[in-house]
Amino acid sequence: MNSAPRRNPDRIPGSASSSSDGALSRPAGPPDAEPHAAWLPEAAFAAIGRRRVAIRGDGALVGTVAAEVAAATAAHGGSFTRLESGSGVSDADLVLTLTEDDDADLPSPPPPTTSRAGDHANLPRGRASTERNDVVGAQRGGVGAQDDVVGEQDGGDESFRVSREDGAVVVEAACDQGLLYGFFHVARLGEAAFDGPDLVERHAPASGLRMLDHWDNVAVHAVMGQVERGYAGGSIFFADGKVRADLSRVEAYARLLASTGINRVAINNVNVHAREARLLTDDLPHVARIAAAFRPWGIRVHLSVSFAAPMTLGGLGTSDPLDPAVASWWRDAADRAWAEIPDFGGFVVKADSEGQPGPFAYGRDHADGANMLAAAVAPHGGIVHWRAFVYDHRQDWRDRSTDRARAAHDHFAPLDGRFAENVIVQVKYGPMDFQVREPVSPVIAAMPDTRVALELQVTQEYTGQQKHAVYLGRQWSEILNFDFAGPDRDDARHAPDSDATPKSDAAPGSDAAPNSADPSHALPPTSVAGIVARSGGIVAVSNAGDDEFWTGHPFAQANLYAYGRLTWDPTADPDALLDEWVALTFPDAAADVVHALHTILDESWETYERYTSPLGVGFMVRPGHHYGPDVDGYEYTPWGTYHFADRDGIGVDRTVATGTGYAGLYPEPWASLYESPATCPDELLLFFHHVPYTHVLHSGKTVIQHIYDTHFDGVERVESFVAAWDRVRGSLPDDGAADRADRVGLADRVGLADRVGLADRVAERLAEQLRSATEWRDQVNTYFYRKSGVPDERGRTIY
Ligand code: GCV
Repeated sequence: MNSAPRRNPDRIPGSASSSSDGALSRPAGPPDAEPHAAWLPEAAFAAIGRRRVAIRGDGALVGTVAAEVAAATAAHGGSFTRLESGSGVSDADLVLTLTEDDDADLPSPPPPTTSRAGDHANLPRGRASTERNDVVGAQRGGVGAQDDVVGEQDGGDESFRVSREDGAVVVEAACDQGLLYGFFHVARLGEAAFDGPDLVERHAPASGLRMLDHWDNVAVHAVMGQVERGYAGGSIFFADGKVRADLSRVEAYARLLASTGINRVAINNVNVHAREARLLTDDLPHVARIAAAFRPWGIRVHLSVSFAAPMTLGGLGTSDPLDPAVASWWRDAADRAWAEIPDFGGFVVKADSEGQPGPFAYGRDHADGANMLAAAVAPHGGIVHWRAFVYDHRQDWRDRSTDRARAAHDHFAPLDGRFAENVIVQVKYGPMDFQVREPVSPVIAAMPDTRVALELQVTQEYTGQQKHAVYLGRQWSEILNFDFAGPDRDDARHAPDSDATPKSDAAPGSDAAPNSADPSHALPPTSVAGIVARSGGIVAVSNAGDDEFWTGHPFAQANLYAYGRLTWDPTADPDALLDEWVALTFPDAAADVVHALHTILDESWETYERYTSPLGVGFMVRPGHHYGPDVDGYEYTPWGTYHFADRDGIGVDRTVATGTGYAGLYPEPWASLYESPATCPDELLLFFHHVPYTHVLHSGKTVIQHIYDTHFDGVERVESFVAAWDRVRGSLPDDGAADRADRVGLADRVGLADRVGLADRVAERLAEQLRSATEWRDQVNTYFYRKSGVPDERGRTIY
């Protein structure tokens, strides 16, 4: 069904690297085998490929678009013309053009307005995004800072405009990066791009910073493996203790990411071990090769660095951020990085967190540390992503006064206004650690004078480790659209005349007005997306590896896809994004297959929550690897992740009145809503309150009955997933596994039996999901039955 990506024709088979995912059949296959096409099979380009396409303009990324169009038209029978600058464009079904001064034959571009994210009305026309003109630090973001433009760091306008007249489509962009995004926009729409009434739309990303962080190690770590919290085989960047010689897999990855809108990637783990620290020094020429693989796709590379590098790499006696020799070492390091990689992005730093070195050792704070690095990268237009994931991981579990949920706020909120302009404080979405359900971190709203990025986790550390089918688009959409101004503000978001809705860019009477589609217009400045889009952008931990299907579970591709699309437009409907992914990835699928995909994925996040940890309780997982149930696994540990269940009740009292005071860190009305069990949303009740098992929820059920019901129901839902897949798996068209092995001459070497097709891979994972969900159900129900002594009112089996 999926043909292979056309950019990797002749690759050299290499040796297998180790995998951190041991339980199921090795996900990766031979690492250099041609991977699954994911959401960009050749068929996804059929609508473009069978038409007459013209491209006009110069710039590296126009070359990328031209290569895509050439391949599509060659495969599907259309024609492709590369036009000289200034030439007419009338005879094509699809014109992809950089804006030129004499474009009389094209609809005029949108009028200049106040700048917004991704909007660069004053840029010269027809500009290539390779002409970097960084203005990092020119503006500061924050709540309500609507004129701030993170995207200006790229020096390029990423927006594009689509017009359709009598079925002929023109995509026009001021910069080549915008043209690339416009091309993928048309590919995504397929025939629909050419059908329907005439229109003019303008598209721009909500944020200029749309990033993925990899937690890849160069050397295989004794405990964490090649990819920390990676469930998709080895690293696509590193193997055998060095940067891979063959980076064609990185090119294919870059293409996938660019098609969703991602524009930055950090390539190594934020836990920077000794070998990985040297990426910043000895390995720079190889990092430059990785950057070169990403560059044609408009993606800039960043490195995670160790705060102790001046000592470990530089031989200094200190890493004190206020020591001039330390600052000088970092300046030199930055100079070398940018000399090697002119469009290098900057540093990602995990400092004073889970054992990583940081400024605390010298009595300095996070602003001291971050600002020193910021000064080193500023001359190059670089950014420092400084993570706010800071807490005491050596807590005494007997100490009820310390609350890990407070930690990031306690450390960072007092520093608001002290960070340099090119520091982005990167905040995990919740106050704990990527649980299936947490409240949104109050830190995001607490630093109006700091650039703040949201950090999500695409890799499924706590959400089934890519053995469980869990589509996270709905979770991320909920987080992004959480409004610190209160729950009622959500409805106001789309009201045309609401205060929360910035005015349209399109001037009255302009041709852009009727169909304008610029997502930055719809973001209330008090929503998570509104804050970070205008400030520090959106970052997530990637779920991709050298697995044949990229993501271990083939359906986890949907998460990578939806994440990218949501960074571009946080208001996008996550269910519609799932539809997009299904349509692109399974273009020939029969209706019953599509139905099965939706049966499994539509409410898979909620299903996972049901059979694992309802009502906001987290961390009932096996310590260390975090897979499978262990209700008390973290209860008596130093990690600060407790549920405090006893014979009478469960939950953490985080109220101001009687608890840790965490609820009071939110602006009103949330502080009051969370403070009282009467108004706290059911799904977060046990995060904020310790209540008796007999406490009655808004749903009318007691807490204990809710625990029983959700766990039984969760497993039944997984049973229905298995049944749905069993019904259709035989009718799935060939997914090309055998072909892919054949094409690279691997069929004989590895044996086709090692190449599991997509239908089988999914079936295998669903079987494990059912086994695991059953274990969750029985352990959690039994634990709470034994603690509480309250029987299930429906008399089902509990042990
Ligand atoms: C990279 C959690 C994970 C760690 C991860 C850490 C972080 O604690 O379990 O593996 O370390 O988050 O985000 O830094």
